[in-house]
Amino acid sequence: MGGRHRRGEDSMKITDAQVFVGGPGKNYVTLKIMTDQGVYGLGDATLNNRETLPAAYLTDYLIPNLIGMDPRRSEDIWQFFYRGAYFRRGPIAMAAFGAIDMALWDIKGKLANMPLYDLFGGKSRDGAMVYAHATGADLPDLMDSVASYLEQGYKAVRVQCGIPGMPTASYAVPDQKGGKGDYITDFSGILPKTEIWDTDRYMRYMPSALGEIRDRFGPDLHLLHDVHHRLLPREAAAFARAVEPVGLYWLEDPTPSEDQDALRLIRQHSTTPIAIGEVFNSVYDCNKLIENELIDFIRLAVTYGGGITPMKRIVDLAGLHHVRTGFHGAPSHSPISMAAQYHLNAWAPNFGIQEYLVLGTPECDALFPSDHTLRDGMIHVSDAPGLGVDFDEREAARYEYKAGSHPVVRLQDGTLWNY
Ligand code: KDG
Ligand code: MG
Repeated sequence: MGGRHRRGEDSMKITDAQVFVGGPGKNYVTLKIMTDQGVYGLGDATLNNRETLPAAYLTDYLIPNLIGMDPRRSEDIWQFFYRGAYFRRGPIAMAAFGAIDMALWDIKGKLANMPLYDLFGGKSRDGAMVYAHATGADLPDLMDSVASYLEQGYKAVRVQCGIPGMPTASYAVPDQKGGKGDYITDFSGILPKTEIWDTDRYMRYMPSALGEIRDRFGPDLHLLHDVHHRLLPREAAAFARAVEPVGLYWLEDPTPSEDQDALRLIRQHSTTPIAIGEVFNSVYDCNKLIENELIDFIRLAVTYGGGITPMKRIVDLAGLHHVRTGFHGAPSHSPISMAAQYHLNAWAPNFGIQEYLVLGTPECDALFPSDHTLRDGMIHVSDAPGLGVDFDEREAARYEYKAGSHPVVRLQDGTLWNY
């Protein structure tokens, strides 16, 4: 090395790490890693409605191992935890590894005085298109919701509405017209409510409802729809073919996600673009889908996907096969993992779209200050060093964990179905 000083040979150590659970109307799981050089990094381990588990994994097993490690060695640290656990994969472990990995990349960016997108290879675009969630108890209610997002400048919306005759509200729709609020988590406790599902009614109604939305809003609006794993492969193939005239931007999670082969039948019968992966947590959940070009968008989140390190590999694999990104951004991810995704979106040559729920309440902005901005339906990533988001611990002290649950879904005869 010709006697030149190499920064990589300096010593640097992780001195402490803490986990906070809570937030305004959510149980965000926030990790803060401190170093002996005063630089700290932030990570998000939020796993919707199971938040205390990644928090315990971090506190009981991972943090004691982290102390004394060199935070710059994010690759080795990821491998240490992933291989060292012996029992691989799974959303709880991957969310905990993901939070550490994000925090280490945050530190890396701060040390380099560079925003993460520059460390990845620089910006490939000025802004990244997002999609909002439009929802309605019935179709007119949904149309109002779509119209309000268009007025705000969104270019893409996911549309979900109540199905006539369905005994209860279906996925992600309010019970009553104009209903708002958190339609995913019920904060009355950990015992779930039950929703009743009727595939035949859905299959008969939804394609024509999507057609009416297209007719009303015209060809330019990007329309997305989430089946939320509820169809069998043959039904999903028929549905994807039936909605072809609508020209969806994507049809999401048409079948239960663990069956990679199910997607083949859909592909054989339709050209509707398919997005899947929000419940995946490893490249091994989607490598067949990507390599066989059975999907168009990959939806892992940087949290349950195990962090930036493995996600960059998945994005690159996807890029080889014309699969674009559409990272999960449900109302569960904190602004920290969303920031990690904004940086990946800014860089990824095969970026598609980003799911986005308005996090920007005054309470959320106070807890996680940042200058990532949404303008005209596009996210403009912050150019602050690292992730470009901070965490106010005094604000965090205002919140505590609140138990919540997802509904469970049954058919009318009582058979348990897929939420
Ligand atoms: O916790 C469950 C949510 O993450 C999920 O229902 C959200 O399907 C979802 C989406 O597309 O955002
Ligand atoms: Mg979804």
